[in-house]
Amino acid sequence: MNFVARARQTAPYSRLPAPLARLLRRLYVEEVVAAFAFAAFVVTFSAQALLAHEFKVGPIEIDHPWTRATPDGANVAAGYMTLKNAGHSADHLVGGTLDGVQKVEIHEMAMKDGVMIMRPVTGGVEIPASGSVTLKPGSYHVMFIGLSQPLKQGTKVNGTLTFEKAGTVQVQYVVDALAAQSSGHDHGNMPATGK
Ligand SMILES: [Cu+2]
Repeated sequence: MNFVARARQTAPYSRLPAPLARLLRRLYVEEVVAAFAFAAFVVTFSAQALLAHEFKVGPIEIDHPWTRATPDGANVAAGYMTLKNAGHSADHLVGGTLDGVQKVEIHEMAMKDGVMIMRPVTGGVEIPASGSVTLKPGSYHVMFIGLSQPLKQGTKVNGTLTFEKAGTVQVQYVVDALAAQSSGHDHGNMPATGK
């Protein structure tokens, strides 16, 4: 008997009918894939749970306000978050502040003559009654204009948000990584290593 034949004979599923053996092998592969997927999910979920933070004012909940690290010399940045409204009437995000920033505006992205532009939202961003709205890249955002210093990854920046009905609330933005396409600027934030 040659080596291959012997190996076949001693393989785990070799005594089973061929189709059943094939099925068992496939199930085993799928189980391993599922286990890896589950592990990845657990890691991702825990990371998100650690990062999650929220603020409340009246019926409005502000979930995970975040912004991006800025390269040295940048004058503007944008803030993002999810706004939930547990109330029975709509409210509007109309303004805010951020430490070290001259001016905060509420912006939206829109197509104009085939070009994506951003502009202030007239009347603010609506948070529908018993609904939610997400400020995210390419959509609604809080615009920080006139940065006195760069926003550094891993830090938190204090500010406020003002709603038409619910009023003003203190929030804290988490500073996430700089966008990948401009990560070359990030080295400016490395601590100096002198003697
Ligand atoms: Cu903007």
